[in-house]
Amino acid sequence: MSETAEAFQKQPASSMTAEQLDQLAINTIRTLSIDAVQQANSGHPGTPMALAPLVYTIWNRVLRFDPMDPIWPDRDRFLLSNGHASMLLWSVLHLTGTRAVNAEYENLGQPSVTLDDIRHFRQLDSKAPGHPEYHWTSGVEATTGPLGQGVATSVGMAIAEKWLASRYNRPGFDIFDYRIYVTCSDGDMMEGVASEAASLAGHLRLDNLCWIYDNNHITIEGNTRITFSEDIAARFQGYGWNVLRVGNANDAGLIENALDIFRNTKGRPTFIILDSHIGYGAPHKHDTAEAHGEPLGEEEVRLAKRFYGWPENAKFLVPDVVYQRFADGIGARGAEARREWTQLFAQYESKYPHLAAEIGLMQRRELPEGWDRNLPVFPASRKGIAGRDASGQVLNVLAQNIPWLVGGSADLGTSNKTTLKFEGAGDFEAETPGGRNLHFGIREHAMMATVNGLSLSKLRAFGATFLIFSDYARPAIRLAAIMELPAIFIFTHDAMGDGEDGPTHQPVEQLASLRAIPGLALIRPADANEVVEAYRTIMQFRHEPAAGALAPASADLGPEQIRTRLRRCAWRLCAG
Ligand SMILES: Cc1ncc(C[n+]2csc(CCOP(=O)(O)OP(=O)(O)O)c2C)c(N)n1
Ligand SMILES: [Mg+2]
Repeated sequence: MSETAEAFQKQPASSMTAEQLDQLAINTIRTLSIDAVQQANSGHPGTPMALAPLVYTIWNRVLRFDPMDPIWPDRDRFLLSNGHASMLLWSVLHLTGTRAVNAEYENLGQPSVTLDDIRHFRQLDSKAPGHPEYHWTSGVEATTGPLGQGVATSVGMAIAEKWLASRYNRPGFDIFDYRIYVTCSDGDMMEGVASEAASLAGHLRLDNLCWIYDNNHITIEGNTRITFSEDIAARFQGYGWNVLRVGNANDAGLIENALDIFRNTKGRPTFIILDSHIGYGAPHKHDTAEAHGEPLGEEEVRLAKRFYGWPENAKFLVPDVVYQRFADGIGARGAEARREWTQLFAQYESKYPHLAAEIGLMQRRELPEGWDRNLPVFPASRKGIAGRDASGQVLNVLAQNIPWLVGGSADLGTSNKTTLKFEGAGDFEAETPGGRNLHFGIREHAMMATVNGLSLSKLRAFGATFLIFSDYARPAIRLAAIMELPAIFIFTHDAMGDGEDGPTHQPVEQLASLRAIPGLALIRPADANEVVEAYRTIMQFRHEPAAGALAPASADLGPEQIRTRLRRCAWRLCAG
């Protein structure tokens, strides 16, 4: 290391103001991101350069998160829906010293992301992959990268927090009281799933949810004037969100004010429009599409570092005072918050042992004692009963045995037979956040992403629709498989003979396409008792999603109806 770099690394905090220390930390995130992308010779430098002040402010000033225990149940969640900017996350996970946890939820006592991982950004086995991957790197709350998925998943997380607070909090015991912060980009805002999810979040008045939109006017093909000209503030106001604007992404004070307003806003989610400059600091690349997904190039890297007042030739340099700044900020605040919570939970445990035990089981993805008692046994019958009828009966039993089993349908509850009807089941609405029936509306894609968000929050969650409409939800199902979440996807009307509705409603290729998703257990029970056993099996999954394809009873239709429907379907298949 050169003398300047070494002196820079060892500069004492005593010579600097608080603002200078903040700026140094922000520039550390920027330069780590730039160096990692340059070394990998691929990746996305521009957005981390622009959003470093935002991510620094959220993490070091606001987030209730203890790096020493990244799975503490009452932590705030941070999601990077613009997952291509993953270097933002790897930087803060490294700088905060966030610990690694294994699949059994044991703290391994070692760092989640090392500087060496960052040096091997985007390489096989590095804990700093191209996009954030839940289950691969501790501290990642959800896998993101397919634009729109992160924001949609966050709605499930916000619903989960409301539900958990409603079921478990008691006077003087706010056991669940956390917020969900999500960064997102133009691409997120253009994807349809974001609109479905935002509409649902506004309807449910999820005031624990904050999306921060990186309004940089740049996507891969250039300036968004060629693709995206809607009034996004009006759009989110229309959804019922609280819309704020921060006109300068470099002004950490303004960002902090906006986040304060979010935390004090009741009855609606918050959308912060943050005006930023992609590639900020790179003289030839800032505000250009090239800054999005290409390394800056050695010369531009040097110029950017000069602009930040950074040693031009130093690589992967972290000043000691920056680690200290994070330790004094999120480190101290997070440790204190978790310590208080742990004390509170100990008192809660002695006062409400049953509820505390439930929380413990849920956190480890275990099931309560007697979870499969009273499951129905169906008598042998030639006629049989429809898979969805059996499924409805089973779900209603399971949900009474497992208090944290929740779910619903995309407006087809009565057809999917997924409605929970037992006494006290109730509907999840803004005024009744303890309800077990979720009404997703006709939003299949956001529904399954929401189910993922609920599963990430340790609830057992299901979503349901017709098998034919699994196509509308497939990207979220695929992500559940990648994340290894025990989400449950219920698809009824698995019948070629469903010809009455015409070819648009006949599930011809959907089964094959779901079977092709690696890691998704697809079960197609042949009769009612197989439905029971299917549920008995999948409920025990801890790290694997399941989809059920449920057929009508064979005798639902007369032979004449079956003949005409199948003929029509066969014609469709042959004619392509
Ligand atoms: C569903 C989906 N489609 C396409 C892509 C490929 N992709 C990655 S980033 C991006 C757009 C980049 O623009 P923006 O979202 O505004 O991000 P920024 O460059 O401003 O950070 C695209 C099309 C993707 N990741 N996900
Ligand atoms: Mg953009």
